[in-house]
Parts: sequence; C-alpha cells; structure tokens
Amino acid sequence: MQQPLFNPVSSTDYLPAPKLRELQTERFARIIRRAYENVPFFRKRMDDRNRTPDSFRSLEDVALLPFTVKADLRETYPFGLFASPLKEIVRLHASSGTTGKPIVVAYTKGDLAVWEEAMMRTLAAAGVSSGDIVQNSFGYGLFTGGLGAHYGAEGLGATVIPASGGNTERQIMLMKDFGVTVICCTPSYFVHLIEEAGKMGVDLRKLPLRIGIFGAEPWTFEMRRHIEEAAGIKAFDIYGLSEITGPGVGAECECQCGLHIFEDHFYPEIIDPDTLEVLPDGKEGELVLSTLSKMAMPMLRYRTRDLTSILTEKCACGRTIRRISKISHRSDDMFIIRGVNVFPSQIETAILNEEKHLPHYQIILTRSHGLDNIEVDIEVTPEMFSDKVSAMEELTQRFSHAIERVISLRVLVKMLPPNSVPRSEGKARRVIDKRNL
Ligand code: DLL
Repeated sequence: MQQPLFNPVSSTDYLPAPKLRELQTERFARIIRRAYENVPFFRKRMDDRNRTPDSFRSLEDVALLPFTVKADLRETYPFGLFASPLKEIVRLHASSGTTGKPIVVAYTKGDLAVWEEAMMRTLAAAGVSSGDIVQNSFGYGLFTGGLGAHYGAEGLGATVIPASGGNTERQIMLMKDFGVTVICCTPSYFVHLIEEAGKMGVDLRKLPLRIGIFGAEPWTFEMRRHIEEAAGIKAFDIYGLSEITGPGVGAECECQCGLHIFEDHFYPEIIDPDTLEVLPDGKEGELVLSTLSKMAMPMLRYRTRDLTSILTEKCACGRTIRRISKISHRSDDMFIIRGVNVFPSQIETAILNEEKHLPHYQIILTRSHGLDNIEVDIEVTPEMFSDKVSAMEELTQRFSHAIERVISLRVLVKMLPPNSVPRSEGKARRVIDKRNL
C-alpha cells in the first residue's frame, strides 16, 4: 500500500491567521479565569498587578500578565500549581532539576488527549503514519519523552516498540530484526547508536530506517548533517518541556526550516531576558509560553530560558502556525569565561567543522589562581587515529585553533582514548563545571 508521505492530521495547522488569533483569544480568556479561580499562586500574582480575568480582552493584553519561572514550581512543590482536584488528575510527570527537588506536572484525561494530539501532529509533520514501525528510545518514566512519543505514535496508528533508553546492543538488534522505520531519542544517544552499530558491523544506511525524531537537548545543524549521512535518514527536531506538556510543543515539518509551534495549545512570545519586554517576530530572545488548553496545570507566560526567535516568512509546507528557529542554547547553559559568553553549541560546531564524524567530547571548566580555564576533551575516533605522534599533535592543534577562532578564548584540547568520555542514554552532559567545587 502506498503510504501518504505527509499526513496533516490537524486542520488547525492550516487555519487562516485571524481565525487562529480568535481561537487563541477565546482559549486564553478561559485559561486565565481557570488559573485565577483555582490556583492561589496565580490569583495573588494577578492581584499584585491589578489584573483580573475580566481585564483580559485581546492578545495585546497578554503582555500585562505576570511571568512564571521555574523557581515558582519549586516553591509550590509538589502540587501547589494544580488547578484540578486530585480525583481529576490521571498522570504526574516530573523533571529533575540540576539541584534539589524535581518539578512536578499534572494532566487530566483531557490534557493527555491534547498532548497525544500535539504529538500526533509532531510525528505526522515528519512523515510518520500508520504502517511505520516506531522504535521509541526516549526514556519511559517520569521524563515526558517516552510516554509522549509513545501515545503520539500509537495515536497515528503506527506500530510502537517501547524500547526506552539504554541497552544499546539490543536497540540495534531490534532496529534490524523488526525492520524499524522511525526512531525517537535524544540526538546524542543516536550518535552513540550509530557508533555502536558500526562496531557490531550493522550499516544503518542499509536498514529500512528512514526517519529520526530527535529532541530534548540542543543539537547543531552540523550534527544533523552527520546523523543524516551516517544513518541514511531524515532527522527532525522536536521541542518541548515538562512545564508546558512535554514533547509536542513544537516540531519541524518536511521543510526542516524551523519548528512549528502548535499555537492553538501553546502561545509563544519572545522577550528580552534582561528588560522583559516583548520583542517583535524575527528578533532573538527568550521563549515564553502559555498553555491555552491545559486544565490540570495551566501555565501563564512561563519563561523557558530557551533562546530563539519567531520566524516571519511563510513556511513552504503551507502550515500557518508560526515557527521558531532551532534552539541552539539556553540563557542559562551559557558559561562566562574571563568575561566572554560561551555556549556549548559553539564548541560543538567548531569540532564538527574539523571532523565530520562528531567525536564524543566534554567541556571541563576549571579555575586556578582565580583564572577560569576551558578544557575540551575529545575522544579519538578510528577515523582520526594515527600512530604518528606528530599527526596527533597536528590534530590537537587543529581542534584548538578551530575552537579558539569561534569563541576567541584559549582552550586546552586533550585527545582521549576511545570510550573515556561517559556516554548518555538520555540528555548528554556536555559541560562539567569544576570551578565552584
Ligand atoms: O526534554 C521534553 C522533550 C522530550 C522534548 C523529548 C523533546 C523530545 P524537559 O526534560 O522538561 O522536557 O526539558 C526541557 O530541554 O527547556 C530545552 O532547554 C531542552 N530541549 C527540549 N527539546 C529541545 C530541542 C523535555 N529540540 C528543556 N532543542 C527545554 C533544544 C531542547 N533544546
């Protein structure tokens, strides 16, 4: 049977802009009222700003609403932001922070249905449909990736293999034996899968695998190119965060030119993270999201810390919902070394420009005599290896120059033997900051 290549699933993706704005206004008014009437935290925040549900009349009033930040979720831990009684809440997820308690998020049955729909639209935009065999290697559990992708794929009628993360050899066996056509996982884990498949003598390009659905962490265009070439697939970027729903907030379509936000459920704004002013479309800043449909845990103007811009040109796919540019960094994964702002993605891009098979790497920040230093540990791949000392020295020099050119700082590059950088099954930990230890 001929499969439809791109299944639109939701006509909302194609609503004319005025109709979409009307829908958003209506849903916003409802969600503000729900938050105000059911969550003392939101009521107080709005009272402090002299806002009431009745003072919201149009989308222009969104800018007058208070922001919500991650610390608010920590302070109201665990159930303080719920707008539904527990008897209506059917699922909890949690996202581990870098410190202390996790943040907790809740869903009613209706919320799960919205999430499933958003994930169906996400997968369909990448070309997944019934008939596909989807290996879901996002972690199942409190992390939203596993169950989010699971229900979306099942909703489309695809065959789901709930592989979860880890046990890499078995992942490759499943992919090969079951004729998997779609894989979902973090991009860093897929790079690891490519490498392990190579060791097992499995050429991913010869398998039926055709689509990769990757997200949950930043990854560069260079990394996409590497993945697409090494595995013979099309690699799609998907975006989301637990506080808003999980994956399914935004996704690339077949054009792979930015991520469409499912704006009928998640309302995007871009702000200047310093002045907190709303920026016009096209300008880069911090993404702020409000949930328009979530009943158990509505979120008003949540500051994601993710840096991006809303793209202004129409997408060739015909969807009218707006797009954001690829998220290359967060305002808080930036580190400052001797006054210079550095994003891990800049270092990755520099490494990939020198070596197209992205080697495993880790960035180590240290402090000696009050001065901050960057060390970049890069694992030698078989392609890079030479038994001539001079060739290895030349390679080290090439990497340091490439990185220094991009970040304008001296770095110490160390070439490490294979398997010395710890592998991740989920989000990669690229930066080890030893400065405050
Ligand atoms: O990572 C949800 C998710 C699961 C998204 C699977 C995509 C696929 P959290 O654990 O709450 O939720 O982490 C959310 O991860 O604020 C971003 O900083 C980062 N992130 C998520 N997707 C992307 C992406 C899930 N495509 C945080 N590109 C977000 C860059 C991403 N960063």
